[in-house]
Amino acid sequence: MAHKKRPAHNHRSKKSAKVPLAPAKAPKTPAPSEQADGSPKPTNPKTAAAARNGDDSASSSLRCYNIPDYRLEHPEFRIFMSGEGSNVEYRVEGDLNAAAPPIRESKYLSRKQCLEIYRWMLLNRRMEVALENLYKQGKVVGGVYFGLGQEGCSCASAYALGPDDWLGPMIRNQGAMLVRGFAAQDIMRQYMAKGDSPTWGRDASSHFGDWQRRNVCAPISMLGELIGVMAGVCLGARLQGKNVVGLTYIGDGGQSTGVAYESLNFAAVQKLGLVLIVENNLWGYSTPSDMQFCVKDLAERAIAYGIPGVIVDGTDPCQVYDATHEACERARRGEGPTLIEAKMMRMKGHAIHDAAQYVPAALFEYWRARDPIARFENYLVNEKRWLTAQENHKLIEDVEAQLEADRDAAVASPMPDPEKDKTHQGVYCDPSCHPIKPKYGPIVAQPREGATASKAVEAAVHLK
Ligand SMILES: Cc1ncc(C[n+]2csc(CCOP(=O)(O)OP(=O)(O)O)c2C)c(N)n1
Ligand SMILES: [Mg+2]
Repeated sequence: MAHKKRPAHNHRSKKSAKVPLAPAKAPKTPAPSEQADGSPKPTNPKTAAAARNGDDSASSSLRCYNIPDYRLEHPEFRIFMSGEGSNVEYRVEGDLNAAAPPIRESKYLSRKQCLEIYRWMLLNRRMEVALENLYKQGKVVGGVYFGLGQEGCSCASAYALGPDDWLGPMIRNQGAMLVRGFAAQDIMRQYMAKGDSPTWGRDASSHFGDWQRRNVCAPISMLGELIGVMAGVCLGARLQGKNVVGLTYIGDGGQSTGVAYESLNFAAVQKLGLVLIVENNLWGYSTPSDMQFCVKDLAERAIAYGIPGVIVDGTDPCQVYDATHEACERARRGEGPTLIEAKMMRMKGHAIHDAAQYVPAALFEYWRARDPIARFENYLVNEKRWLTAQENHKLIEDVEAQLEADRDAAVASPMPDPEKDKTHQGVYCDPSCHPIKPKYGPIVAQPREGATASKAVEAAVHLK
């Protein structure tokens, strides 16, 4: 397969780690590159240049758009397929020797908040190690999906949500589930299909949520579908007079689905508070990003929806938090969705059964040097000095002790008893199941001007 080499693009930043995120004070004064609603503002360089030269004949319709890119490095490599028949392999070409970038200073996070996010990231990683061990012991029923290398993105983004906001996690967002209030033991019980797991043993994977207390929609396996559900959550809240955030995620592979486009477009048109994080981890199962789409950055797709698009380093929790926080603020102001592309790397196979032998070893090495936890730890202990080595040691020990207790409790939980447990109940929802009532208040939406009440017979008439 022929691959076009992407244009050399040497943006490696020489700025210090303290560069603030732009736009600085967004709410009142839009940045020069934005329109009042935050969406990218088209500029016409030809017309502008012509105006400067006193030439008004230029009437080109060429437009340019800005996509803020908050990264402190711009990795330059491509993955391509080489060989033939049974000798096909992926190879990587580019600069893989660059030193890892520093963590970017957050505009919003305090010391306490940074330490909390760091703790969630540690818990996220250690819980997944525990799950891997439980799988190897034959205690996990089914597979396990890992977010190794993506903990900063998962935890820092969910950390930006407020109590009334909603989360729609996907398989690699177990860290977001922890931040949203699920205990590690609940997640472990779920994977072991225990009778007291969040789904009472009916599902042995990540398909669980909590719409009553934690405002979490369960992941949907059909990639892209959750975006529409989360847009619906935002619309439902709006009908009840409240603008909430619906934060959800999609992979570099899943974002290609038709429903992802339809859902985000709907949210854009309706100005719903959707915050979509495209987790570009370079792989969709065994297909590299370079063989999935032709745009340089997936954030560029925001232009086609007429919404703001932002690029962040997904291994930097401060960048992820700041971009998500700004997108959430915009959503709560009723200004519509934001697309955030978080660039990082899936550091394991698709799931536990996949050894990822198709991934070039050099790529793993490159991203291992960009490990989000090791870099954030260094930032907190050595750069900011917000944590002494001793305090850090104690924090890690606490997380391990908590996980051990959680794992023991989950292992000790009984398997479901079909006679006594709820395993077989509530599969189908009927009127006796649970009341469905508005969460935020009575419906306040008014019919649109000029709209007439629909007639019950109308559909039948159309079908004739
Ligand atoms: C519509 C649809 N197509 C295919 C699949 C099968 N499938 C599940 S995960 C996956 C890879 C997804 O890759 P990506 O979106 O990049 O997410 P990642 O696994 O890298 O987090 C595929 C192909 C699916 N679940 N839904
Ligand atoms: Mg992917």
